[in-house]
Amino acid sequence: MSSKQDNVVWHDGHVTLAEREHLLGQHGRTLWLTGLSAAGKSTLAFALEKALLARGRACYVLDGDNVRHGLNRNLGFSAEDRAENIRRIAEVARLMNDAGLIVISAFISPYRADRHSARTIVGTDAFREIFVSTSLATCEARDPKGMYGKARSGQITQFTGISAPYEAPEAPDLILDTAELSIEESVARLVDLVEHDGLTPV
Ligand code: ADX
Repeated sequence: MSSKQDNVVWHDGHVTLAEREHLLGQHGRTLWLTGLSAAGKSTLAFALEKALLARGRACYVLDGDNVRHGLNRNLGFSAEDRAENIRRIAEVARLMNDAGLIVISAFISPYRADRHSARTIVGTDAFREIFVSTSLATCEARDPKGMYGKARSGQITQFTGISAPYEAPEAPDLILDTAELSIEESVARLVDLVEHDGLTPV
């Protein structure tokens, strides 16, 4: 059977990943934040980006709501669409890592199988899973976009935590509960992970 890739040939460039990483003084890595809507993923991702930039790290945030305005605007919230959402994000993260950047991704990514695929696409060595473990009760009480209210009344369907599942990570590299930790404390732990976990050369 022929596939869509049959007549497509890979081209190697003249610059290696090692040369790109040497230029930037860091390894390209992906910090994958997962957790419920309103858990604090985007807040932490953007705060971490700022903190890392101040330390001279080249990084970029891939954020669920933002990416769904562009690259993934044709996707909804069925299990199939979420899988495709995560697949595309992981491929983008892989490319950015190959460019030498530290990627901070902030997606609910509720299915273990999808996060496992993301790890495989990005590569185990480059991938760190961070569980933003803030409870459903706290997220629902925050409800910054009024979505939990709409989900409870049935105006929004397939809403994670209410009418669609969230499968918590079994062995995350880091767990952050934003009801217990300040943003500064969480960011400090994330910076520590980046600087002392072999993510970047010391
Ligand atoms: S994921 O499940 O596919 O990883 P993603 O992180 O991209 O989700 O998008 C989540 C954002 O979409 C939420 O922050 C929320 O603002 C919005 N959203 C709209 N409908 C839903 C829904 N049914 N379930 C979860 N989030 C939704």
